[in-house]
Amino acid sequence: MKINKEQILDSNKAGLENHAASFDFLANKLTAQGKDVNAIVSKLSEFQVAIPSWALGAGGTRFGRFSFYGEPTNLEQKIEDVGILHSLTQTAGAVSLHIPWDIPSDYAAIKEKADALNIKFDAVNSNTFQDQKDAAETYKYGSLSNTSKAVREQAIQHNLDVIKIGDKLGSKALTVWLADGSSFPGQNNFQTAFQNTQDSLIDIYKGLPDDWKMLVEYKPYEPNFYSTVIQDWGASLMLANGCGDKAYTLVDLGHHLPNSNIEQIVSILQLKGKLGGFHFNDSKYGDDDLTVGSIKPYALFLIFNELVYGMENNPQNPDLAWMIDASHNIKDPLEDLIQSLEAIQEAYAKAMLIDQDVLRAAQLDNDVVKCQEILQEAYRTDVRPLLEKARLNVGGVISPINAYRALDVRGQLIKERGRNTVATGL
Ligand SMILES: [Mn+2]
Repeated sequence: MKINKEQILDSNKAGLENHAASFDFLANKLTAQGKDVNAIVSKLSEFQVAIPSWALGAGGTRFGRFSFYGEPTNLEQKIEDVGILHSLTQTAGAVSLHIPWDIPSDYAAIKEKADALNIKFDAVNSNTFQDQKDAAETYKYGSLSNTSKAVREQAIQHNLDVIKIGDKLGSKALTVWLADGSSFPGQNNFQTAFQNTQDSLIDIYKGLPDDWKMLVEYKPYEPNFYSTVIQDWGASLMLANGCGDKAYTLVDLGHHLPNSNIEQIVSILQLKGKLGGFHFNDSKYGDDDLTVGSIKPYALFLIFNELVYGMENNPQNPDLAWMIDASHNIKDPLEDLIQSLEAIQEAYAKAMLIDQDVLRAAQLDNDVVKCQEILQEAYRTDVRPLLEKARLNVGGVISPINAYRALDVRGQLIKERGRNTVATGL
């Protein structure tokens, strides 16, 4: 299924008048406060977030998986789904593939399909947390950290193969997330596991093309419950530094222990020029992978405040690879992604409302109350008319979720693909 321009124009008709009224009201107010509304709107239009291929089907838990109807069953259909998201929101212009779940059979055809939908290939993700069919070695006791050289070599080779696949599609980054760790005290020697991981990453790094980045993701626990080899940003940063200039830390919102100050982590990593990528999701207890902004929207806003500051003040930090890393059991996956994209744009827009000079002056005055007022004034502003304008300006819809339902996208997908389809790779 492909959404055409006529459908977009049609779905916008009814809401245009309301949109214009609410946009004008907000734009006048913000302009009177000295804000450059057009600049904010065009930054919102430019902001693109990658959709991971695994978020297009309903996720599962360790207790089971309830698939959603009309799920994409192959890579072509996954790219079609991202195309649907992008044509409605105009903010999902990239896809992030997971290898071996998404190995193209025909590279030229896949590239052509993505080009036609204006979709780029973002970071490719390797997988050494599952055994693959007919693999010689098992990752049951770890991959890049394993005490067995043969296992480490197999995992290194897999990552090198993933780089080759990504290179053919135009990707420019490899994301490494390891499930490596231990579930019981004494099971692993921490130092051996860390050193093996560093050495393995250096071998992968040597195979990285000059214009590529390596993104090292961390996570405190799960699937291992006693220790994880790359458990926090400090471990990730040490490993990235041990590899070289093209290696960076990747922050996933859900990969922190409760109440971690994630905004401070992203801020300091940007100062050091070492924040390479960011995975959005939300959580209540652990790595819950819930819809972005559904639980802690204020925390997301505070993180964006630091990201915006970094993007403006830290030229030493490269452009970030943005991706949604959410996946769960009960929503229509495309509706979930639309909600996530909206929450990301909302937090970004609110963060851009903060006058950094005024905040800086209040900080220098130690006017703690004013500092809080500045942040919360921005947070309390309903910025949704700015998001609507940003979408309209580049051919998207006023309300992606309403348009998605009015066009009965899921119904069409079920008609095309059948009811009981199951997304590959989950
Ligand atoms: Mn992630």
